[in-house]
Amino acid sequence: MVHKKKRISINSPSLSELPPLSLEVPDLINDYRHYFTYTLGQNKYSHSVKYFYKALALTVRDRLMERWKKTRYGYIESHCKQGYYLSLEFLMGRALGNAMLNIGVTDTVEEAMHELGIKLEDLVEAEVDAGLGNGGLGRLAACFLDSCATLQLPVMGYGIRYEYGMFRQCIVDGRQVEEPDHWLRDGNPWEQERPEFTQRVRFEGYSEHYRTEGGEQRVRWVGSRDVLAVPYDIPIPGYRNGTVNTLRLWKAAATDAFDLGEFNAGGYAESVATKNEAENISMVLYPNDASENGKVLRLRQQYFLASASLQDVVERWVMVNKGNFSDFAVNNCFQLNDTHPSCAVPELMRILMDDQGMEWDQAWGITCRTMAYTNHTLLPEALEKWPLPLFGQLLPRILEIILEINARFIAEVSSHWPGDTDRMRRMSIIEEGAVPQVRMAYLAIVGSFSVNGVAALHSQLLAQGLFRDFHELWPHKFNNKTNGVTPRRWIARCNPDLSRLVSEKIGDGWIADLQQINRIAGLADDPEFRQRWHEVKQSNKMRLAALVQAACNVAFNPEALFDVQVKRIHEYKRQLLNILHVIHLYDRIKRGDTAGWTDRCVLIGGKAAPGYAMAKLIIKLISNVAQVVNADPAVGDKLKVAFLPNYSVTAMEVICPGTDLSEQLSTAGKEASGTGNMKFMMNGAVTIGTLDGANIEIREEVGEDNFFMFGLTSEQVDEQRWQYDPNAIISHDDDLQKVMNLLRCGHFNLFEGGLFDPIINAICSPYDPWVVAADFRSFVDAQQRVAAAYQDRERWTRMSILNTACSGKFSTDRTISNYNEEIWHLKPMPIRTGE
Ligand code: 26W
Repeated sequence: MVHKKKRISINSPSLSELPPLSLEVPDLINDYRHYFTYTLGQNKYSHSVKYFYKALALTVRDRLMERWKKTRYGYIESHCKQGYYLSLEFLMGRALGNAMLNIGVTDTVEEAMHELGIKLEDLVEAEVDAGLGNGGLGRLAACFLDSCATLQLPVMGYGIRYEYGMFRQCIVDGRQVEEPDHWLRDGNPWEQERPEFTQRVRFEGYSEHYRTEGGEQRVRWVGSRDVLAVPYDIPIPGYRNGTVNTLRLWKAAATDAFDLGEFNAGGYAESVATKNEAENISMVLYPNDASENGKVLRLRQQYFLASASLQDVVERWVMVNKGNFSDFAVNNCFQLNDTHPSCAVPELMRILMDDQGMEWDQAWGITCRTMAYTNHTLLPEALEKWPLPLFGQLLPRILEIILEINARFIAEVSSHWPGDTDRMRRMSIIEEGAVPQVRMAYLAIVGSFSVNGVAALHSQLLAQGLFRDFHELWPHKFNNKTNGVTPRRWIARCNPDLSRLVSEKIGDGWIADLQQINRIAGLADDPEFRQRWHEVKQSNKMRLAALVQAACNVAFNPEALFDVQVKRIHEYKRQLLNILHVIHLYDRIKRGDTAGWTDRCVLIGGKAAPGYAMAKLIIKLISNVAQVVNADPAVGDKLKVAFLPNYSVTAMEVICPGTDLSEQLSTAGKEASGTGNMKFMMNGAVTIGTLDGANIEIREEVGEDNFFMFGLTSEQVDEQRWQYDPNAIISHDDDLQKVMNLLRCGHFNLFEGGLFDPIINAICSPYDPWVVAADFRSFVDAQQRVAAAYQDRERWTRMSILNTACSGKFSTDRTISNYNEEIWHLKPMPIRTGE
């Protein structure tokens, strides 16, 4: 398993320096045939599209290899500073179309496949998503990698190679049913196993203090149960620039010694069981967003990632720099994607002290000059904490280091605020209580030189609220980095018709410099351009309608307003407010209140955490309302409702180009940023949204006339909390009353009595944290303005064009440039191409 020892060296230039492979049609065809026939063993009787896909994936992958090698050696040989993005999640989606786009072979490959009688699109569609993430945080990591490669920044991603990604969601009788996502079943042509870089990660055992022969005090971690981390590398091509960066994903494997002891003692079955226990670590992605329930396996995953990745970086450093660490901190930077990998702080301390023999102060100087932490949530329940006893059992040496970090930190707090024991208790990394807890966010803040939020409002609220004490102590650490999305996948790849139209008018420079797309703003009043824009949108709506027909068996009419909300199902995101509006529209139709009506197709999609009962009930409510509305002949084309099962990256690639109205309804102050909102905007959808997260910045960019704002501000939400009286709101609002009556009388659950009582009670509770009732009126009024605007096609198309035109800020190229200029300070590394 570990091939570290035996080495031979290759001096043959013909092996180490190969010319780049041809991108011409005949060569693509030749290589494709080779893979199909010789590597995959297929012939003229083959029918499975999987093999056709795989042969093409291997053909395209070959074209990345030379560039990949050049990039890697370029970084090592130039001794440049490198960045590492540590994340438990990378929601990559499909790779083939993206790779072809970025190396610029889509058209030639299409031609080559055409000559073989194959439709390229069919092969692209055969790829399964790499769904190694829950939602926004995981997809952000994927977009970041694309932008780092495009900006030619030496950044490597580190994550876990989960055997099972995000569960597949089926809807049975209107309810969510989870199915395992065995995405690796047919192999993954994009990964390359690198057993020679395997690392060993320790768990359990205890620490032993000892003296070296030279008399120095040292600690070693002994009696541990070890797990191997085997890396699998995935190429990350930049956009037409020769750079190919690396995403390194770790798979857990048992050590030989791990099961041998038991095996020798005669326990064959037990030995295999132990092996499973080791391999369980990378078995499955935890499907919870926003709350964690203290599972040991999750902490194992977190430490496994942090430890394997840091050992990997340090091993490379020691090899290249012969063990000299004086430049380590100026040449390395670790960005922590939320607190999930924050064990990296004590783990780097451990490696530097226990493995490299450094003193505390020197190790700490390095650690807190190389770590940077990004926060992604304001919900207090989403802040990770681990019971101290559990932590100490699993990671005794790491806890020991955390306690020392905390002791020194508390001394600093005490000297800054002498006698303020309240503050010391508040800020301690260890929360007191019946069972003390390790507060991972505080650990990350104390160990990092930079702490950032992901949108302006979010960063401001962090400094004033959740992390207030820390902001007072270290204001210089805090900063904002507004999120973005990559325009390669989220316009160029997913919306080819729009891309062609835009490029025809302003050239294709916008793909690598999205600010340029603002030049189409000047065409917003050009009738010919508007007409063509409208036609593109209509054709994308037909594509989306076909998806809805196939997945939900609901007929969406492309002439209607396509009103879409897709994201994780969570109370704070308020899918509930959306469905209350749908019920209100239904009620109006039934009452005959339809003067000047705008036909509407409402699409809602997203996964609920398997243990989140309320979120699952909201899915059931949406399904039931859809059933009643769609089956009512009196409603007809005026209103259609569908719940789209199994929302994913690939689904979004069809959804956002075909959307007219983007629903961003979170309770103000709760959504850190949102990134779906940006994908919709780029593709010419108009937003209806609260003043929350990045919505605020979207509205600023596009102008208030081109954005439908509604709802309380985050300050108003906080202020009225104490006098919140939803029942009074309901009784003073006829429309809301009618909606609540329909719910209460069981109109949507005729044969499922009482089913939606928890939802009714939540809306009516004065303690409803999401204040759904408070924003109902303002939401319905804003929707009325939307409906009116949509009737004026010229006006709507103009708004749509301006949304795309003003989306330049929301490219991750801008986000990553900000990270680089203000946190990482990496030098772009051009790669020599084409000799
Ligand atoms: C179970 C551990 C856990 C805890 C929190 C897993 C996942 C989370 C997050 C809340 C995940 C997440 O996706 N957060 C989102 O991050 C996006 C990228 O910054 C933001 O745009 C979203 O507003 C935020 O909800």
